[in-house]
Amino acid sequence: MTLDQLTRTPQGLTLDLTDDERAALGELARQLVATPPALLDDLAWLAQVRQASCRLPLRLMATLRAFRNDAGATGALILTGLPVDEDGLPETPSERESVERAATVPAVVAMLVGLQLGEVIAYRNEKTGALVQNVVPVPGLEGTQSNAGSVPLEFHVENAFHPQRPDYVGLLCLRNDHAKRAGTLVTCIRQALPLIEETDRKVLREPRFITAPPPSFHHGDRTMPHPVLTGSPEDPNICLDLNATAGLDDEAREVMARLKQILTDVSTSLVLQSGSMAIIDNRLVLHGRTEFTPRFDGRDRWLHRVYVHLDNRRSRAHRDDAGAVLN
Ligand SMILES: O=C(O)CCC(=O)C(=O)O
Ligand SMILES: [Fe+2]
Repeated sequence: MTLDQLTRTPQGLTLDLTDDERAALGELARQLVATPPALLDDLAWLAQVRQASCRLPLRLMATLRAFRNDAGATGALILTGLPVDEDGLPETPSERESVERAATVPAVVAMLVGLQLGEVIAYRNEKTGALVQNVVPVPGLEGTQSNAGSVPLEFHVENAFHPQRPDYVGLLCLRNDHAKRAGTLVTCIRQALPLIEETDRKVLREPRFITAPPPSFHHGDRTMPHPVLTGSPEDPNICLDLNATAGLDDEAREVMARLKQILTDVSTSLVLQSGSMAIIDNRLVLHGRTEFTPRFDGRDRWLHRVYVHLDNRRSRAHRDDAGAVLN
């Protein structure tokens, strides 16, 4: 199976699991849920999940492999038909800093996918370092620029301020909002680049921007001055958080405003429903979220989030005891 044989939609590469594939993946996840200690952050248990990820349905493994090789024009992969039993789910959590600790089928599915793509990691100063985090609306935080809010969330690269930001962000939908309309917004530098003037590209390649940690981080230093675009001039990486990055001079701020408009113009909304997972290349794509109306009735929107790194050695200095949690 080559990348060309994968299904491309305007939202990105997609793979819709067949009933047989869903059943096989569900069985694999249930076996791990039944394997003690069945704790998502236990490194010995995680090693078994990593091994089991080599038994994912073949088409899924081939899709992840192809996506890792090249994330395509939109930098996003959407998996649908994953084994999530929406009716059997508990109530959507509504507390701050909500995370998953005990293995459940959806949490294990997110882990299996992440561990086949690369290494699943987390950050000590964010959501208590849990490897599987809940993205849920929280009462009192509706208006915040965080994933606990429900107002439009500005485009950002995940943890843009961190020297070892994730290479990929995985978002598995357990439940969408009541109206089934809330969407993860994505915008890819590969689509924006042709619309950026050469003079603006030059400014974006210069260290004329600084980025602060997002509100989800309890500690963290803002960056040294950094460029927004790095790497290949014709296919660069992007590092930008529209809520946390500031231009250091008037020209840099003007260029950023023009870039924001272009990124908005080429953005698309991924409306994830239960059993769908978006995998976003965090080097190429900024993501955000549309607004929605939470009801706090136990049936609100609920995603599991996992972060993936490609190179464990690269982050070793940030990981105490060679664990999965970065400082
Ligand atoms: O709610 C979403 O769809 C995305 C929120 C977000 O930016 C995140 O969880 O990193
Ligand atoms: Fe995010």
